Amino acid sequence: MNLQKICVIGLGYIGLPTASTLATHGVKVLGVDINSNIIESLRKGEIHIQEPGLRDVVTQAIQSGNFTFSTKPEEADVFYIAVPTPFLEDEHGEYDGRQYKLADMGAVTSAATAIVPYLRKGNLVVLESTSPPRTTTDLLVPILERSGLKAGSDFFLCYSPERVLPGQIMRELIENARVIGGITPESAKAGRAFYQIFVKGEIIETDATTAEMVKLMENTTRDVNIAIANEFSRLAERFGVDVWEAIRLANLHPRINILSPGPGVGGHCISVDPWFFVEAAPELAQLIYQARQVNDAQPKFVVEKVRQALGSLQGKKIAALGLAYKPDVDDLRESPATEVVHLLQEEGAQAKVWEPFKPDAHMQGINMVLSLESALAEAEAILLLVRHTEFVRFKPNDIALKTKARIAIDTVNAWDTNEWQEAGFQYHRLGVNKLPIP
Ligand code: SAJ
Repeated sequence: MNLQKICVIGLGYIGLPTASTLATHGVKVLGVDINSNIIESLRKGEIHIQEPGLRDVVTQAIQSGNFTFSTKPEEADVFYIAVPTPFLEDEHGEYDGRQYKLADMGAVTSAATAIVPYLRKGNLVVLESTSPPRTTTDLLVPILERSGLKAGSDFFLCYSPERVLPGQIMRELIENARVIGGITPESAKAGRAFYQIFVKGEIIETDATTAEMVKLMENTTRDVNIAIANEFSRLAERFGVDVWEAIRLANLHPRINILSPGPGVGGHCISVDPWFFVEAAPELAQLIYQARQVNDAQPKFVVEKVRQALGSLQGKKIAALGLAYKPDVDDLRESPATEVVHLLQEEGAQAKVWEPFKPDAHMQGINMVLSLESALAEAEAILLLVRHTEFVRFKPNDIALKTKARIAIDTVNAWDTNEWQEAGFQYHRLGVNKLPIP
């Protein structure tokens, strides 16, 4: 099979790293994106995505002469699609009185449609966008067969999920194991030949729908596991138990691994992908739906915790620490911390937010300050929302000098109760509510 020229459609946080990595492995790559600003800036060697190591690989790829850009596909040996699959904004599904989110497959549909005029016998088409089960067979095949060619016999078609961790993409792209799902065994083999250009990890062939389901199962399992941890935090408070201690003890069991409760589940994978199962089979995905409800409601639980600690929220000044969707990243999208701050403000509190990884971000309706000191200065309470390493290292005695607040609320189990109490703080932790013994 010919693998000389690859057309990568969608130059986002998966497409651009993959395209540039391919181009540094000796094949010609045409990077395609409908956003002409992205194409123009890439032609000047500028990148629009923050990812460690990406800039160097893109520069190297461009200098090799193997990496070019366009807003439209061209004839190629392989068409590789990595476009977003967000939710529809104004539409939702409903089953048995429950509303669920619907995937917007518009970008996948457009990308596949754009390929049709250039598709030739012997080509390979690969989809990497996270998609509802059966997207490859039920959505892509009919579109691509408008070319007059038959999927599986005239051209090969695969689905392969990406599993890279933001911050580690350039390394994981090469080292991680890959699952390649073909619509026929020959398609899976063609997919293997393609990924072998740059992947060093194990490559496992399967069918397309299994590969789609594998990705959704991975992220859904994580969501459900975090939901049970969050539910345990609520139950522990009801029964006067420290959930963190209880989890530590339960995890001594060799076959138990409970994850950590927190202010909710954010990011653009774990809180999104389970909905693809709910959409595809709402009558079957009951537990998955409930887990989404539990995790989406966790910011509200945190706000109630803050209300209890402060007596009321009206007019209260709160220093909120952290806004990223998880520790030690600068990504604020889909962050539960943002939701907590919005809810606090709706209840009349005034939050000043310090996010050391993105101090000058502009988030609508959120008052971000440029230093820890200015968040703390007038505060009546300190609310920790993200377990950034630098927050974990706080010395409560130092913090006490910067603020008149004497209430600290920790939603991520970062701090030591005794240290904060000795420094004069009333200390509250999510999932802990020591009740008196009657
Ligand atoms: N979280 C908890 N408790 C936990 C673990 C996480 O509340 O015990 C929260 C985090 O704070 C965050 C959310 O869950 O808000 C998601 O965090 P995450 O680290 O589970 O996932 P992502 O979205 O950063 O990246 C994941 C990666 N998967 C895992 O770490 C298992 C990555 O490998 C996937 O490729 C990526 O999703 C993806 O693109 O699907």
